[in-house]
Amino acid sequence: TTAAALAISATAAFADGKVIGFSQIGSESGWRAAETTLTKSQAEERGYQLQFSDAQQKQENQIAALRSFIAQGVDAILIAPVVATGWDGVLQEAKEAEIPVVLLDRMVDSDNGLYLTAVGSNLVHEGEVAGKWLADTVGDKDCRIVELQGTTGSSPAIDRKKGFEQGIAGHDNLKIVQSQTGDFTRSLGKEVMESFIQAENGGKDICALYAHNDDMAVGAIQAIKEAGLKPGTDILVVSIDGVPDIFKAMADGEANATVELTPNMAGPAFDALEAYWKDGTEPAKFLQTESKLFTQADDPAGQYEARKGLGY
Ligand code: GZL
Ligand code: ZN
Repeated sequence: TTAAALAISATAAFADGKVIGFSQIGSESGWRAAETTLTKSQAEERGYQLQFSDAQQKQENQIAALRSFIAQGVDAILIAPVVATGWDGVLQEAKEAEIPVVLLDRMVDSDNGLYLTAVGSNLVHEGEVAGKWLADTVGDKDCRIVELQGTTGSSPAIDRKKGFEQGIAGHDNLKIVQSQTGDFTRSLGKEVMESFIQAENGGKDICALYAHNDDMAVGAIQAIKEAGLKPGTDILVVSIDGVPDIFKAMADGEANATVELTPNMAGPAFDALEAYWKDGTEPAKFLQTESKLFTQADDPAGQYEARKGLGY
């Protein structure tokens, strides 16, 4: 009894019982699921108590979650903000409550004094890498491109579009002829690709698909096959995230390139919080994670094996 009580209090003492609120967008993609898995396992390892909230893609649910974390007096808040605008009020409330906020994988338009730091990739650069890969791959051939955008108003959708256009700039033979949101999901990615195929002569006029994430690309690959076309050859497929299933598609010759986004955003976030709690160290406002291009030449089958089971 006493020993057990001592053990429990020792554990609590070790983690000094930090409570962290995590407002997650939802589970719209395999990547998002992996981020959630990794955040929970790292919180466990570091002895935090994680209050997890799934917003089902709704900003109002995230704002409500943050207000409840503030009322609980948590020691820190993690949030992956579904869209870039509308956060000033609730971030101001967290600041007044002296609760540090860390952004994960998406950015906000608010003044960066309203959060401790933001952990994420260079979203513009990812789009640029995808565009440059396509430009290099098609050479001087005319190439009509269709684009599946991420969630409307989210920083990845805005920045990945901008970056891709920078990547193909100066190559007038490459043209984006259709562009619409697939909301980062497989199902909507498939549905919107079906409409692109219809609008583009049964898909025969489409040279390439650029999808802002792999999940929409995987859905679109299904639509391309159902239209009797070969994804990866009739229609080139380039996307972003590096989830296992895009490597599986690549190994089957049905996808061509992906720009990897690490799902481990929590590691740098927790490190920054620990330094801040220890002695008030203020981190840089943006902690950038690495983006790496993978193509069919990069052992996709091996990449698939290495990633499956990591919570995607
Ligand atoms: C990008 C992240 C995006 C992923 C998608 O940093 O916010 O959200 O690329 C996810 O898979 O839906
Ligand atoms: Zn760049």
